Amino acid sequence: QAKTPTREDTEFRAYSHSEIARDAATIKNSVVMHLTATFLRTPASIDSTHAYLASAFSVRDRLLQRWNLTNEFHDRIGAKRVYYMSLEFLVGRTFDNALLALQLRDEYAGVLGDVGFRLEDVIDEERDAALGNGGLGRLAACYVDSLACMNYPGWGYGLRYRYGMFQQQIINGYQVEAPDCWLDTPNPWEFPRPDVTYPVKFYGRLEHVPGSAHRYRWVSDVVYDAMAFDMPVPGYGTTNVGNIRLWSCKTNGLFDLNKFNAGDYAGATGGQVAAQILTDVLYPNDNTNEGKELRLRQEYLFCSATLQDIVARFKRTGRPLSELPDMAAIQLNDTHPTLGIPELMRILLDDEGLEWDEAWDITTRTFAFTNHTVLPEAMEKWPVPMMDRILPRHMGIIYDINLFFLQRVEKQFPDDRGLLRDISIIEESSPQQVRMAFLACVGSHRVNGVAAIHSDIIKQSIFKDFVRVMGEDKFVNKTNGVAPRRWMNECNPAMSELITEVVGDRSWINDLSKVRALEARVDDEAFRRRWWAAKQANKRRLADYILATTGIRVSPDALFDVQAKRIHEYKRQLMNILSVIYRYHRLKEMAPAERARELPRVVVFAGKAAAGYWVAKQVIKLINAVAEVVNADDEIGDVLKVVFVPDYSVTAAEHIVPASDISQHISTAGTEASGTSNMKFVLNGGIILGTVDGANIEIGEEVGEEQIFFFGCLAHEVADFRHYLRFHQPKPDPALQTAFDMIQRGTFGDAHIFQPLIDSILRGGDVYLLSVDFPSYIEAHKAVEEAYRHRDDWVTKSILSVARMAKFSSDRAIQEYAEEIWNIEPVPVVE
Ligand code: OX2
Repeated sequence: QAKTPTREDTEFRAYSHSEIARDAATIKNSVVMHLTATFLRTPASIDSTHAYLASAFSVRDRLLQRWNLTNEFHDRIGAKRVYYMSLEFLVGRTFDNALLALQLRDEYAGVLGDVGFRLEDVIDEERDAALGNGGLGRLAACYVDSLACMNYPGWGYGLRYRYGMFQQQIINGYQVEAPDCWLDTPNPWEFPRPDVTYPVKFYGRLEHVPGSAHRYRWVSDVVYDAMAFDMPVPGYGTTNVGNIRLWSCKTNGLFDLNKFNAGDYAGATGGQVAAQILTDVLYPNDNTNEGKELRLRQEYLFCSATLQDIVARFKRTGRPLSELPDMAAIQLNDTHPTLGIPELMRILLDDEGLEWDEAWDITTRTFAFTNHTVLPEAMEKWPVPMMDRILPRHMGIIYDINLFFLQRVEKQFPDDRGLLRDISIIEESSPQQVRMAFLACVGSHRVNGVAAIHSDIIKQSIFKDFVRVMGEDKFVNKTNGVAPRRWMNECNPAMSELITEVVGDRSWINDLSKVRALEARVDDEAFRRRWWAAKQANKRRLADYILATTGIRVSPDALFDVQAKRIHEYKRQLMNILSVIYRYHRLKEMAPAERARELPRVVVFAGKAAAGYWVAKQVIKLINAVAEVVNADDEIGDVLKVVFVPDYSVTAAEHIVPASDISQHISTAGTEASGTSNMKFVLNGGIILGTVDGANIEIGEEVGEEQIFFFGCLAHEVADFRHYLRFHQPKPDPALQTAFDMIQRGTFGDAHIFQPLIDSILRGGDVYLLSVDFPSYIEAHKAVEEAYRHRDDWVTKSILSVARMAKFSSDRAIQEYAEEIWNIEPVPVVE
């Protein structure tokens, strides 16, 4: 029930109100205040680092004011919240995003200009928050952005890694990893919460509570403290401010003074080191699972702290636990947070004393699960002995969940031993393994894939048996989306201005359906020229960025052909570079006059390989080796340039994405669950060269087949090709053979370095079907070139594409999740 306002409440509101001062004098005051009082500088000793820090802290004050207002409001009205649990949040920078959201960009530009700084330079002082690998982590960041912008009550939960995604250096053509010490400078975008700390247990033994059926006491003296840090998430054009709550393992209190006094200095800090390592590093694996013990402990620390926090906050409402699913929806971003399911069971059974059936009902009504991949190497499985040792209580709960589930299956399908074995959460291997995707599926009321084709595939493959047992309705599709705030308005001001002009105002930024209005201008000559000019300006900006990061000079008049994503065999960067080699060969064979008539092209690669992924790292080496030879070839000049942009990141993407003419999304059909950069490139007026895979398919449906270049075999054909290639060596077509020959002749240096890549196609079964798709890939490149030569048609394609892309806003995706899975409603903050 609502309490009567006290004097403190009134004073709180007087401070925490949605109005924020916009006048230059107040802004300047707040910046100078932070400069002097937070950073001990004077206006005379200001540098651009401190210009950034002081301005960022003053923006943060304004955000926190609204953060308080938002959360106090949601508590007061008793709003149901969604909790998006993700081991990854690839946020990138926040300063510019916050300025735009609060509509304070011009004001800060003015104030900074007065003291001699350009806003763009100050923005460049910020380091990315790179707490994620790739698409999965960036999706989580886009989703919390949409929650905030659309006034949905919801938080993200994650881990505050001390070292985020590694920095990629290219040395002698090879990727070299360096630690990402992003917290070395003060981070204005986090708010430490020492008062929000929970103990998390590991190892130990169990004591059954007498007289109970399922209640245990878990006794262990290995207990770590997880402490919260809150990252405010600015909502564009709304008072609402979202939150990402990140846990960090606390080391205070673990210092052993007795050991220190006895001269055992290493022993004295040993406990601190053991604790801290849990939240030290982000595992740099994308779409792979390494099964490391530290990773399991990291996942549990995350899940335990999060579930304890959610239950504690719920209990403060005074409602009975049976109402938890009415107040909280928890979304599992892939299987990484699946331990949240047995952890909620543990809390409800052991701490709260509920009976199994009630606890299970609450749990399954609270959780929902998103699957992001069908790649077998990404499937999380934990050895039963490891799980039993580290989390004895959870292993017991998982056994019981499995037992009750299998009993139900057996009743439904008597005498089907095969089915019981296939569907069991425990895989009968040696040692036995816990299949996390199955646990997530059994413990959730909804399971979704991330694009239409992918949601179909999971129903026919990994969850086939579950569809039989649990019914088809449990399995739904939620096609991914991306945030128009960052991926249009922030990264592409030139195009955004044009859209604003056509729409009449900036409302499209929070309602992307309005970009449809562009269609009406597609024949307007003056508008088309400005559209082209905006793309050219973005290409010049990227050319500068390429020069600054690689020293390579490229012409903005060339076709910009981009593939920027994690380096992975299934994404087939190898096929791309082989086609570049073939192109180089053709150019070399031409007479100069003929070559001069060729369409100049800049082929841009960017992306990181997991540190332990040898093949992917060899692909990076090959790309750089080819770049070195081609770029130095005077005969070739601007007709072909090859660039590997190092250290791909959210910020690098903000430079690269707006500048593509075509971008490549060329995974073997059926392997890329969705892809999200495909959406970003098209939302910025680029055209896709891609396979019939993931969200490419739906993008094609929306923009129309004239606006996309498809090639390659279809998902349903893949199994047969793979089967054939297991037993037959492929016969490369002449183009592919030419590329192999050039490599083997040593054109790009030591041929033997690259032989394993060739062998993966010729002798390794060509699992990703490069030999199958190569001819149609080369044809598709020709079609692209032909189309780009007709500039008029190309501009039409570009405008129509953007106009028809509204579906791929993360706002649409979040609305579908909210209505169909979470059952939550938007509640704009009212003071
Ligand atoms: C990625 C998928 O590979 C990608 O296709 C998808 O767009 C993205 O998640 C967001 O849904 N790790 N990364 C992914 O899946 C996993 C597992």
